[in-house]
Amino acid sequence: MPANLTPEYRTAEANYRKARDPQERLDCLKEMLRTIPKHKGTDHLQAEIKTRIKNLTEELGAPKKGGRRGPTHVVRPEGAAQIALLGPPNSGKSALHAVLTGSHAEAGPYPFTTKLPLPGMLPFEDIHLQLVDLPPVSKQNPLPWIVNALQPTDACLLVVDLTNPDCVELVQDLIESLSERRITLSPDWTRTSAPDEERDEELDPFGIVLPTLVIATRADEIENIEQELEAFFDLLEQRFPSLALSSTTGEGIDGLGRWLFEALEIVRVYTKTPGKPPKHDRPFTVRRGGTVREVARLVHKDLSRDIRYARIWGGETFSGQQVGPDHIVADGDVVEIHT
Ligand SMILES: Nc1nc2c(ncn2[C@@H]2O[C@H](COP(=O)(O)OP(=O)(O)OP(=O)(O)O)[C@@H](O)[C@H]2O)c(=O)[nH]1
Ligand SMILES: [Mg+2]
Repeated sequence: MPANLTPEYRTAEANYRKARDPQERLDCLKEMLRTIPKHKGTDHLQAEIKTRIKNLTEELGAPKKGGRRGPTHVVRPEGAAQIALLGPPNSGKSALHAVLTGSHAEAGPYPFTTKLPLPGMLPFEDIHLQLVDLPPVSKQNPLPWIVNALQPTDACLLVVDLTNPDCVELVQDLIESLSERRITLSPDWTRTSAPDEERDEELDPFGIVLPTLVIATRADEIENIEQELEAFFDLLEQRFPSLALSSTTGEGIDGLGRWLFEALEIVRVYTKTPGKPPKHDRPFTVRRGGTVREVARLVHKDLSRDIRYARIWGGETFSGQQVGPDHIVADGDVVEIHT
């Protein structure tokens, strides 16, 4: 990380890292380029920002000549979190996507069936998690757009087929080809609570770290799948949390929604208007540590600025008390926002 980066630049960079919407990210990149101190020590970073601006601009697709848009690879995040399905060819990503989301993801008995990202929604209780089916990534199939596609993603399911004798090599190849593009699959799902400012300096602004759950498919065909998983991790010399399931029989499928909900530490908040009952049908969601102000922003952009206080109901502690915008919400809270 070059020295002498100004606070103004650091703010732009922090905003870029937080931005999930591709257009917003592009605006942040332009702000980074505008504010970066222009000297020899930042040449490399300047060049990198320019390349990212160029790629993302293309990705967001000003219509190409002849009015046709190229395929878009960036899936706008929806629902409580976006989770990418990664894995070697033919490991069962699309079959899993189809059974979890009811999508019509094409699954085939041959590799490279999937060519483009396909979003779908996995329902869990009263929320949805967005799952994005992806083509297989490998050194042979490097997918230049994968960096942009994974930028808004919160986590990944690494789908493996343990019946494939090349399984370990294929996963190693996948992990390496992602890491060449500074995408790291991490076994760690706990999010550090250190404030952004403290971490900024060490963080690669363009690095992506994805908490990863290994999914072993074909539990219908594999006896002792837990043992097979252990052997797999031994050979891989790296461990991840894991779940075994079958997309064909459905065994093990039910646990996945809760696993993700808990690991992602999703917090559901229900809003109400004064004098009316809470809207219990559709919660807003933040991650653990999220505040009343963040909920307000989800309700309406301006509301996060205009909010003065909220009344809150939840658990045994709150029954309509007044709290400030920085109050941290808990799963199941009801809030009434006042401006
Ligand atoms: N028996 C069994 N077969 C499965 C399971 N999951 C996937 N399959 C089969 O495995 C083959 C590959 O599945 P896909 O879902 O197309 O695999 P993919 O990872 O999306 O493949 P690519 O898109 O080519 O990377 C298909 O024939 C599926 O029917 C499972 O849990 N059990
Ligand atoms: Mg597929």
